[in-house]
This record gives sequence, C-alpha cells and structure tokens, in this order.
Amino acid sequence: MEKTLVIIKPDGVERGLIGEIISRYEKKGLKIVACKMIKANREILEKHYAEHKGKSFYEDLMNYMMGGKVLVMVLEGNNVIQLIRKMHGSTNPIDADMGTIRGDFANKTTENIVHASDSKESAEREIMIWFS
Ligand code: 3AN
Repeated sequence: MEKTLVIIKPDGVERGLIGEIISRYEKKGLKIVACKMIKANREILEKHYAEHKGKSFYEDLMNYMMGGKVLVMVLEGNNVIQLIRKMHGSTNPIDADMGTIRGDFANKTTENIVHASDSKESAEREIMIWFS
C-alpha cells in the first residue's frame, strides 16, 4: 500500500486546525500509520528542504517551520501521494481551489498549513528523515 509523509505546519497547529485536517484524511478513507508532534530543529529541516537551499524564501521557510510545533504523520492508502496533494491544493493559496485545505484556510505561500510528499521517491526519503 502506498505511503506519504504529511506535516501539519506550525500555523496549522497554532490555529487549532489539526482536528479539521485529520478528519478530512480519515473521511477520505486514508489511514494514519505513524504520527508525532515535535518542535523541528534546523538539522532535520535542512534535510527535508534540501531542494530549496539557496532560494530566496529558504531562510523564511526555515524560521517559520522552527517557530512552533509540527504534527508529522505517515498516511497510507490507494494513490495516497496524489490524493493528498489534491486535498491540500496548490502551494500558493491564490491558486488553491476552494474545498482544498490551502484554498479554505491559507492566504500566504510561506504559511500554507500543510506539507505532503510530491512523489514516491520523496515520500520514501521524507519518511526516513522524520521516522528513522
Ligand atoms: P509544496 O509544499 O506545495 O510541495 P514546495 O515543496 O515547492 O511546495 O515548497 C515548500 C514550501 O516552501 C511551501 N510549502 C512554502 O511554505 C514554501 N515556498 C515555496 N515556494 C515559495 C515562494 N515562492 N515563496 C515563499 N515560500 C515558498
């Protein structure tokens, strides 16, 4: 069964959206197979966001992700990687359809509430980073 890594970011946790977000995954029939709440440190985030190092938004992204607790999960289900990306909506909330998590709850690209792996390779890599 396919697995993906999902993070409810500090703004999602701080705004009390954990229940709302998890209930959407569960109603879609997806299974939470691992879950932990942590304050992420720079070391783990540097690994997670290695592809963005050097980009203009990198430091803002690191500071935002270290600014509060995050809920990190492994979800399992049929085509879960694509499904979750669809449920989250586009990275920029202006482009995210209403009915998606970012479309309904986010208004900034930096603080866009959730993360999900974008491919099988990323999912394997990210699950190893957060749950090894
Ligand atoms: P996604 O989370 O939709 O896969 P990525 O992997 O391109 O998007 O970006 C990772 C995170 O970096 C985003 N969730 C967002 O917080 C931040 N980010 C991406 N692009 C920008 C941008 N142009 N300006 C500010 N922050 C960005």
